Amino acid sequence: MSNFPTIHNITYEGPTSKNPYAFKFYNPEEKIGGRTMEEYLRFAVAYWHTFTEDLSDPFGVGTASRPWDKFSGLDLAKARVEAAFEFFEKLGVPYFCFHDVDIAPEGDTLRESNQNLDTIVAMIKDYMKDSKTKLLWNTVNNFTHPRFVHGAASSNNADVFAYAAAKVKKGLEIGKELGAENYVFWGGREGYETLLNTDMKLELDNLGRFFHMAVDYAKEIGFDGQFLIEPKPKEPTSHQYDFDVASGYAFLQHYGLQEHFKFNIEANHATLAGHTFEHELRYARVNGMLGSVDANQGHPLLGWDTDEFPSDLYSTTLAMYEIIKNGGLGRGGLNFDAKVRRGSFTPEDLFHAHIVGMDSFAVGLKVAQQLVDDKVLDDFIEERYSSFTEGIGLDIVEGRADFHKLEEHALALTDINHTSGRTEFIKATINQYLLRAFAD
Ligand code: XLS
Ligand code: NI
Ligand code: NI
Repeated sequence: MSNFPTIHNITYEGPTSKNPYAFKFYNPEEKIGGRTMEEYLRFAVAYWHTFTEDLSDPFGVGTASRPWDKFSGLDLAKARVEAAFEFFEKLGVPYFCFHDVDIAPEGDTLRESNQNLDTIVAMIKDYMKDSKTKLLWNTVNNFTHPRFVHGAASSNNADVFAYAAAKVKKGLEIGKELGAENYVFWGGREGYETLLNTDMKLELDNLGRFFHMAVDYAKEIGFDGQFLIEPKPKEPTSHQYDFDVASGYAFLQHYGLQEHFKFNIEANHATLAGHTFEHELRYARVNGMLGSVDANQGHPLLGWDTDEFPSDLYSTTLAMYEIIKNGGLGRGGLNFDAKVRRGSFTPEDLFHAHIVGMDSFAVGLKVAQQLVDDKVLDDFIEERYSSFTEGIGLDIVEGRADFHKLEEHALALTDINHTSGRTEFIKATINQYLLRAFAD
């Protein structure tokens, strides 16, 4: 029995198509910069938002109406797997992602939870045999259950540290079993509510210890997925330790973990941290730490993680610019950590949501590739920094300058000549590229 009987396979029909269930810009076969769009974009469906989410918010109960709602317990979990693989196939999406609790219900004990996971993981593995959809990453939810009230790896309670470790251990085993390309750590409760009752030093040290144990265990079982930290500055805690890429990178270096991790960057988390999406991508990229992306967008007027599906072409263009400059995402991908709005409660809305997300990133890819090919930003930047390619500038970057030499240079200066940064002109040029990309 179909879960989405009204929907046929979504295919590319081009920018003028009037079919709501067709891609207008995402053409999986189309080559951009030597790779097909499908290879470049590596889209993933987030299991939690698409199959588990009921669209409740802090002020209201769930509104989602799903064909699998009539089941409960393990039957519900199985019905979701069935629906998920039908959805993946109809959307033609190459990857998916999940937390442990998204796919299987927690039991009364850890042992029982693990048994439930075993049942569903075996079922998923079976479905994956006949599907082209692979696992981009999995993770464990160490934040929802009340046992994590004071944190998980950064909890004040050593029993909870152990429980969290046991869940990650199982998560790594599942990742290996299903061939996950990455494993994600998002520290939802790894932070604090107030400093007044917090031993920050012990919590950070314990987090470092926890990650080292995870690295060791992955090695022990031969799980070779890329480890990813997903920064988020706050929510649900008032301060989260993996605040943004810069602080996460400092943490990894301090604890000697930088070789083992990269970052999974979420657009809405970037803006929560007071950064742009492209800032976080750039910071990770220039440090060789860009691993994967949680593709969503925040609401400009709301200050929390609204997890909207991406539709802002300007943002997807600047994001894809960073990703192209990174040489792609390697083993990472673009995971739609995004949910339909509470008013978009029908199963069909799940398709509309992914279509707008995929089309928006396809536009971003195409426009960004043209910006790269034409060296639009590179030329500006090269010229802007040209003072470092000769004279005193070259001495600075090549390590031939010290304060004596620089003072001597400064004393001899009569004028300092500046050129315009031309921000507005660059923005106008990007608009031209955006509007031209699909004109022919
Ligand atoms: C929550 C996070 C979460 C991670 C996975 O804000 O984005 O969904 O992606 O735990
Ligand atoms: Ni996320
Ligand atoms: Ni998020």
